[in-house]
Amino acid sequence: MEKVLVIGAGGQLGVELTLALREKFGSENVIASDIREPHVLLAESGPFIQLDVMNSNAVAAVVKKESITQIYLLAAILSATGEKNPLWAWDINMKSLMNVLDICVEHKVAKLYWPSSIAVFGNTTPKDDTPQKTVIEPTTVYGISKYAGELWCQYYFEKYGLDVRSMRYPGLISWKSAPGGGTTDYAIDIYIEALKKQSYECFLSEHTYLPMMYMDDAVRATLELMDAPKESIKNRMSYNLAAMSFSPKEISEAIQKRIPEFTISYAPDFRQKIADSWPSKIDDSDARADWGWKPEYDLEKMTDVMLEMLKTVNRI
Ligand code: AKB
Repeated sequence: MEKVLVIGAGGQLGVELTLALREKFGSENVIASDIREPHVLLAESGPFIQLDVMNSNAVAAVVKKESITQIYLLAAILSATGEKNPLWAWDINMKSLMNVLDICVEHKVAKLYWPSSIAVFGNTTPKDDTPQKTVIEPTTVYGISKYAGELWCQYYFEKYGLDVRSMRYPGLISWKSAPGGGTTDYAIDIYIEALKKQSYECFLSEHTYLPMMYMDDAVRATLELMDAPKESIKNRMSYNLAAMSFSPKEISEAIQKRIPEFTISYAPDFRQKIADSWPSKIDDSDARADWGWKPEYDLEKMTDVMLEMLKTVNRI
C-alpha cells in the first residue's frame, strides 16, 4: 500500500494534485502538508499537517511515523517572486530539495516527485520547439535553482538509486487554486478579470508566446509519469512537457469569442524580460516516447472550461 506525503500542498498545483492522489490512493493515505493553514479543499478531504520543509527533522519525523512511500515536493518560490529576493528564493528552493533528497535516502522512501520548469531555459536556448537536450543558461534565480535541482535529482538517482522523477512544467492554468508569483500567471488573471470587469491590463506584451498547460493535463501527466515502469524513465533530470503555446493577444481573442465586450491593454513590467528569456514552444517528444504523454486541452477547450468553472463554481 502506498502512503503519500505532499509538501507544499496548498499551492496552485498542490491542491489539485493532492485531490487527484487522494482519489487514486484513498484519502487517508495521502497526507497534505504546507507551512500555511490548510486550503479549504484539502482540509475537507483528508489528513493535513502544518509542516515547514526547511525543518528537516520535522519532515523526517512525519516520514518515519507515517511510513511514507512516496513524496511530492511542490514547495517553491516561483520566477517573479524569486527575482524580488533572490538569495531567499535560492535558499528555499535548494534547501527544501536537499532536505527531502536526504530524507528519501535515509528513510528508504520508494519514489520522489519534484517539479522543474521551462524557467531552466534562457536567452541562448532555441526558442521554438526547444529540444530536451539543449543549451541551458537560466536567467532567473528560480530557473537556476530548478536546473541545479535537476542535476541533484540525477545525482541521487545515480549515486543512491533513488527513484526520483521530474517534469519541466510550462505555465499552469487553473480555476480551483490561485497561482503564486509566476510570470505565466497573467493567463489566469485574464479570465478572472474578463468575468469581473470585461477588461484586463496585461503585464506582458501582446505577442509574447509562452508554453502553457491546463491544470487537468498537468495533474494527469504527473500521475502518469509516477506510474510509469522504472525502466521506461530514461531521463533522470527532468522531462520537457508541452500542451499549447499562445500569446496574450491570442488568449484575449479566445475570450472575446465568448465575451465580445472584453478588451485588453498592455503595460509590460519586469516580468517581460523573464518571459522573453523563455521558450515560445517546447518539444516534448521524449516524454511522449518514454511514457506515452499526450495533452488533451488546447486554448479553445481550456477557455470554455475556465470561464464556465470560474462563473459557476467560483461565482465570479
Ligand atoms: C512561473 O511563471 O514562474 C511558473 C513556471 C513557468 O514555472 N509558472
